[in-house]
Amino acid sequence: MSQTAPADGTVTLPLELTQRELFEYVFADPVLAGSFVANIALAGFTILLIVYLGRNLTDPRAKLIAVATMMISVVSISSYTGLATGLTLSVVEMPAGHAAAGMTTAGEDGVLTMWGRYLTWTFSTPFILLVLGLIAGSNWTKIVTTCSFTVAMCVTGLAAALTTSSMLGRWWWFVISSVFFLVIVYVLLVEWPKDARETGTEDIFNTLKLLTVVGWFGYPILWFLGVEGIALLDVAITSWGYSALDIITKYIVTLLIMWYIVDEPAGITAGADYGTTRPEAAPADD
Ligand code: RET
Repeated sequence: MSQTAPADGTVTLPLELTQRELFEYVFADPVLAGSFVANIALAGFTILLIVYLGRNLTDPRAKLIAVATMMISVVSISSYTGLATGLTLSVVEMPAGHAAAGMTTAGEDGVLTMWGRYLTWTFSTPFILLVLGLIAGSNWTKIVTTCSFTVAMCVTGLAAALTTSSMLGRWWWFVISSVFFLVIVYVLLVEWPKDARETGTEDIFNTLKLLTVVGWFGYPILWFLGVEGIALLDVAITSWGYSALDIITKYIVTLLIMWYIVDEPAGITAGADYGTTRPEAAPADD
C-alpha cells in the first residue's frame, strides 16, 4: 500500500473507530442498542427456562435435544454481547456503485456492519438443525448435510458483508450463500417431513418446519433490503429486523421444542443406553 502526502506537507491518516467509540455509537441510538439488549435478556431468560423445564428429563436422547436447544441461546447471548460491546462491529466502506457508498458513520467513511451476526450464526444454526433433525428422526447423513451447509452459508454470508473490492464480489458471495441455503430448505421441506411421519412426530415437526422455513427466508430478504444490500432500510431497522427474526427462529422455536419434549414422548426417546461410548456396559438407570 502506498500513501501520498498532499503537496503542502500535511499527512492524512485513515480514521479507524475504536471499540469504545463503536460501543458509544450503539448506545447513543436507543433503537439500535435495544435490538441487542432485548436479545441478551431473551437469551438469558430462555436458558433459565430450559433448565427449569428440562429438570426432570431422564432419557438421554431427550436430554441431548434439550442441551442442543440450550446451545442456541448460549450462542445468542454471546453473539449479542459481542455486538452490544462493539467487539464484533466495524465500519465498512462500500464499493463504488453500492447504494450506501460514500456514507459516513460516527465521522468515519463507511456503514456500520454487524459482522458478528454472520459469524455467530455459524455456531447457532447447526444446533437448530441438529434439534430439528433429531425431532424428525433423521439419519446422521441428513443432519450432517444440513449442519455443514449452514456453516458454509453463514461463512459465505459473512464474506458477502465484508467484501469491499467490488459490487460483483459482494453479490457473488450472496448467490453462493443462497444456493447453500436452498440445500437446507430442501431437507427441511422434503426429507425431514417424510422422516417425521415415520417417527410419529409430524405434528410438532410441521409447526417447527413452518416457523423455520418462513423465518430463515427473512434473513436473506433483510440482507438484500438492508444496508449491506440495496440499502433501502437503515442500520437500526435492519438490526431490529434480524433481532425480530431471531425471536421467531430461536426463542419461539425453543419454547415449542421444550414444551414438546418435557413429557418425553416415544418419538424422541431412545432408552437409557442411547449414544453410549461403552457398548459393553449395562444400561445405566439415570
Ligand atoms: C445471508 C446472506 C447471504 C444469503 C443468505 C443468508 C441467509 C442467512 C440465514 C440466516 C439464519 C440465521 C439464524 C440465526 C439464528 O441464530 C447470510 C443473510 C441465504 C438463513 C436462523
